[in-house]
Amino acid sequence: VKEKIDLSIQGMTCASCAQRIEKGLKQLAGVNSVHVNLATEKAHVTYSPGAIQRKDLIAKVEQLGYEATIRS
Ligand code: 9UX
Repeated sequence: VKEKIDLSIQGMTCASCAQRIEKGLKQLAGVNSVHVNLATEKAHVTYSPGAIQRKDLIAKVEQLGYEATIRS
């Protein structure tokens, strides 16, 4: 089973920020794909809810030094 989530990300100020978040999220077990858009300040993630929860995605973004909130 795969779920999709859109996050609003605050705190990205350069393209490397977006790459850091993509790489960080992709490292998590249960994350299938990640696309971070610097211009729109959004991240789209597909994940397996049996393996990882939404709060874990947010915690990872915050651990990297950014703020994340769920859009949908
Ligand atoms: Mo760019 Mo972002 O120098 O954490 S990587 S500001």
